Amino acid sequence: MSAFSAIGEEAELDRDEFTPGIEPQATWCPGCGDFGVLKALKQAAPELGLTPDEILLVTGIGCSGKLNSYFDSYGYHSIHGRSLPIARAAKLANPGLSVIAAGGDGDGYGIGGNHFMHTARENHDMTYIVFNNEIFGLTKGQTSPTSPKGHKSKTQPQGSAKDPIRPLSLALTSGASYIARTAAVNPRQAGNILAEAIEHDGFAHVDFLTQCPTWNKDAKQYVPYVDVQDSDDYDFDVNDRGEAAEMMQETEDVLHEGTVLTGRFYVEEDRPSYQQEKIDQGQMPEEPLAERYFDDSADWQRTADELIARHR
Ligand SMILES: Cc1ncc(C[n+]2csc(CCOP(=O)(O)OP(=O)(O)O)c2C)c(N)n1
Ligand code: SF4
Ligand SMILES: [Mg+2]
Repeated sequence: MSAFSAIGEEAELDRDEFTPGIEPQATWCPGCGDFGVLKALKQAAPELGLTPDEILLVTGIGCSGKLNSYFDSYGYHSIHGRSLPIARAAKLANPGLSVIAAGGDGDGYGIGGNHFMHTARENHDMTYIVFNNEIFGLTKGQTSPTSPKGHKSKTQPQGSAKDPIRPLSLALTSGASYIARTAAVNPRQAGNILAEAIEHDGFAHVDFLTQCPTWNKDAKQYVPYVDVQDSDDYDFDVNDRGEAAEMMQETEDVLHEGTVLTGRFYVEEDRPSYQQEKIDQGQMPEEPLAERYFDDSADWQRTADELIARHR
């Protein structure tokens, strides 16, 4: 179903075209891993048969936040660390949309960490792509929550004294129902993982390793990665929480020692999303709120002017 059809308009759009009509010149640096995310998303969306009007892409602030300038869909370039609450509200109002939130490691694991934890816990039905370049890129290379211990930057010239956050383990303990890691150096795997994440019913977290050749020249994202599903060295059940936790622990231990493990780490199929729980409890109508908003006969229908007046 087209998202437009929920409010009474049909749009005829080219299924394979996710490049904006007037393509802006990408301002990412040459060799930036962010291009890999864009490429993977442009592979995943048409593969799923989605059209631009069926997707909402909400971004945070950072180099990563520029993603929706280069991907044609509904877009909301929001505030640093605040993409998730906006994405949640949009999904609750219009469940017909495929909602994707995206932002950097500073955005999602630092300032927005609390939103990350609780959106995962509540299992909101969306995909969350975290561009993990292990630094603050846009603001010129400061230490981020994923920078390895000892990493030298302008803010930590003697080297960071902090252990990095463990994004996969954090997502698991918080309650995400799909957790994967991929890398910009492997756009094919990344495209497949994004397609799965978008299809997943519930909160899908993708930690996307994106190299920043400008400010993080020693990042390990350049080294050859291993796909844990393809390798004979790793044997674990992605549907088993305990086995997934152990696999994540190992993955996060070896990341800065030169072994980059990628793939699917946890998949929980049968857990209802937050919205489904609310519908089942009779606390939320099945009819999309967005549709009711544009329905002249709905009791509570308000005009945009009334809404703005209420918030003045
Ligand atoms: C509330 C707020 N605090 C701080 C900033 C400044 N700021 C902009 S981007 C950024 C960090 C970006 O790092 P990251 O989220 O990792 O994204 P990247 O640029 O690496 O993709 C910061 C601190 C801001 N824009 N808003
Ligand atoms: S500063 Fe780094 S993250 Fe930002 S566009 Fe350049 S290479 Fe990419
Ligand atoms: Mg970053």
